[in-house]
Amino acid sequence: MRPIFVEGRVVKGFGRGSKELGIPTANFETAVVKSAVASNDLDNGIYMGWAKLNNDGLVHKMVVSVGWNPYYKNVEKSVETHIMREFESDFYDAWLRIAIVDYIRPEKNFDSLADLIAAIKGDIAQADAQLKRPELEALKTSEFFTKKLTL
Ligand code: ADP
Ligand code: RBF
Ligand code: MG
Repeated sequence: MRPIFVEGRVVKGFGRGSKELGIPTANFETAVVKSAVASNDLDNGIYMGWAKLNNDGLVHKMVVSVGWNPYYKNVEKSVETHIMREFESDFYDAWLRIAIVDYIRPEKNFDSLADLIAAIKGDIAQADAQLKRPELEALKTSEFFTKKLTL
C-alpha cells in the first residue's frame, strides 16, 4: 500500500482500559479520524507504521487499529495508535504524527480478552519484523516527520 500520513492531538479515549491490558493506545480526535478516513479511503483494520511525538528526535515503530467505536453506536471510526516503546508518563495533548505503511489484518471479534491481547502481541511481533524492510524504514526520514512544527 502507499503510505497514509495522519497527524493531530492525542485526546482522551473511551476508557476501555487498553492501558490496563498493557497496550495503551493514543487516540485522535473525531475530526482528525473523519478527515483521514475520507481523504485516504482508509479501510478498517490493523496496520503497522511509524510514529513521532511533538518535535522529538525519534520516530518509533507503531501498530494502529482503525475501526468502529461501539460507544458511538457504530457510526464513528476510531484510530488508535500503540507506540512500540515504553514511556515514563502519559502524553495526552501531544501532537502525534503517524505514517501507516502496511496492512496487517482485519479487525476481528474474539472469544476472550486473552485472545485479543494475544492477537495484538502477534501484530506487534509482525510489525517489529516487517518494519525492518528498507522501503518501509526509509519512510522514517520523510518530510512528514522531519519538518519542524510550531506547537
Ligand atoms: P484512552 O482511552 O484515553 O486512549 P489508553 O488506556 O488507551 O487510554 O491509554 C492511552 C494513553 O496512554 C495515550 O493517550 C498516552 O498518553 C499514554 N501512553 C503511554 N505509553 C503509550 C504508548 N506506548 N503508546 C500509546 N500511548 C501511550
Ligand atoms: N479490537 C477488536 O475488537 N478486534 C481486533 O482485532 C483488534 N485489534 C487491535 C490491534 C491493535 C494493534 C490494537 C492497538 C488494537 C486492537 N483492537 C482490536 C482495539 C482494542 O480493542 C482497543 O484498543 C481496546 O478496546 C481499548 O480501546
Ligand atoms: Mg486509547
